[in-house]
Amino acid sequence: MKLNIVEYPDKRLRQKSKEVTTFDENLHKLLDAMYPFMIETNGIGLAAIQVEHPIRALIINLPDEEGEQHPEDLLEIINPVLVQKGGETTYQEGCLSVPQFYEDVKRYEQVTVNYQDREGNRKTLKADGLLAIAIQHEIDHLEGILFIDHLSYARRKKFEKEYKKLQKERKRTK
Ligand code: Y12
Ligand code: CO
Repeated sequence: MKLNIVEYPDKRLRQKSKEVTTFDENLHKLLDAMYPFMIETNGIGLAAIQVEHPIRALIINLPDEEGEQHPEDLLEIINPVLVQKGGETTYQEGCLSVPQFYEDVKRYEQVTVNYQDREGNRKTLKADGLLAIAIQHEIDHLEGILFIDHLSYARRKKFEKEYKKLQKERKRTK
């Protein structure tokens, strides 16, 4: 399955993703294609809406201490619901749909998420650190929210200016 990244300011990123109700081969094929796509593009998290499939599915594969990503650590999270959240942390986030831009975002430090796996089995995951941040970033995508939406008014203005410039430059060098 060929996947294409949807990049800001594409309005498709603003759709609310639909609940997954059928845990069939189509879902498995999409998840199977998302993993190599994310690894090849140096990602650690990817929501289906970012690759033109607005369904409530996301994957996360955090690197180990050596910076290596292992397929056995892959998390496939379908229909997630945050059921507990607490604390506060700030991390410099990036997103495959907002290339070449990183900015500090404030998030909950610990979260508990209920979700389903690719077979539809119900699971609960308690997370903190980078995993908690990644879960919140990816769940935001399912609601049509991007990390840049969390910036202050002034920082967002600066981003829009810088991003337009970068886009022009990318078009010119393509
Ligand atoms: C902490 C913060 C954010 C997340 C969400 C997942 N974010 C990513 O996976 C970001 C990936 C990313 C990869 C890039 O590299 C390439 O595109 C080759 C990148 O670089 C450029 O755009 C040039 C930017 C972001 C989880 C946890
Ligand atoms: Co993202």
